[in-house]
Amino acid sequence: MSIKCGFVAVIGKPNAGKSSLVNAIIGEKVSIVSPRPQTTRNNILGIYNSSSSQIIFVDTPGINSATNGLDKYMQRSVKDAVEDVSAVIVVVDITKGITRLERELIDTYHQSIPVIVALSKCDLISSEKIYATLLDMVEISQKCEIVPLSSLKHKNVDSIVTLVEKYLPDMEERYFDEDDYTDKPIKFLVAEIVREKALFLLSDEIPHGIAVYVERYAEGDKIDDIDIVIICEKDTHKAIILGHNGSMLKKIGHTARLTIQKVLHKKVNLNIFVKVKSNWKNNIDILTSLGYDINEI
Ligand SMILES: Nc1nc2c(ncn2[C@@H]2O[C@H](COP(=O)(O)OP(=O)(O)OP(=O)(O)O)[C@@H](O)[C@H]2O)c(=O)[nH]1
Ligand SMILES: [Mg+2]
Repeated sequence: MSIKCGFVAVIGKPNAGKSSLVNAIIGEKVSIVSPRPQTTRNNILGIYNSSSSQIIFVDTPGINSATNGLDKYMQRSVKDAVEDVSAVIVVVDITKGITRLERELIDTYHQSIPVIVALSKCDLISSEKIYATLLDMVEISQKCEIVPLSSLKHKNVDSIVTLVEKYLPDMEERYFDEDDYTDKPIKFLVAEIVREKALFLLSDEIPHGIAVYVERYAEGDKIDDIDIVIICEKDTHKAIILGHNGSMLKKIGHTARLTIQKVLHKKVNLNIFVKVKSNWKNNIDILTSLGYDINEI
């Protein structure tokens, strides 16, 4: 029996709600989410499985101008994501209205691939405003489907699956195991969850200057013991991440542990270390060791 199977890229401006949408569709925490732009740094697959289909959603970093090595890597990731996909979902934050950049994106991709426009965060505005935005998009509605939705309230999220399925080719078998919901290893998810908590708890420019990786992961019968490193750019940043008597780091560790335990369905012990590596965003060795695989930036 053949099965509908294929890749779909989820693209859009930073903070548009791309990762939230992928998580809502998959029903698992595939990708971290935060109120800060540029939360997602690399392409992350969210794998949707049903008896008749497998849709591989590629969550991508927000589209932005690149200023350093990491930014360039992020923008390359978006370009890679839209190659060889069956459809593209452009996520537009309805509270911001549709911008020129988003209209251009839709126009560009529509020439070669089916485009679905997901209007995110509809729970935050009135139905009159949603209607006004739709009126403003009449021209777009003639070339692609538009889905107003809320990932937070899980409204209309399943329509995306139904729409996407019709663009997928028939395949003999699935690309991934039926039980898989992401391509990323546990170590990546664990490090990302620590970064998510840091994004929430730290203010100003610090969150964008940090990277997180797992240095040691010891699996136990009842509890996993994990060493995690947070890299930051300056000594002053390290002091803020540690907080008074280590209070901030404790808070990051505590909230991260609770989420990680929920995701893994297992107890974990986190040991978090903070290291300063100035200019790491332009250091190819560090970027590569962090998993931001870069051949040329
Ligand atoms: N109220 C509401 N908030 C949402 C919804 N979807 C996303 N958000 C919020 O919008 C913010 C950004 O969401 P993300 O999913 O991280 O956005 P993103 O497009 O992946 O952002 P980047 O990875 O930075 O490009 C977070 O604070 C989310 O909680 C929604 O449907 N309703
Ligand atoms: Mg994201």
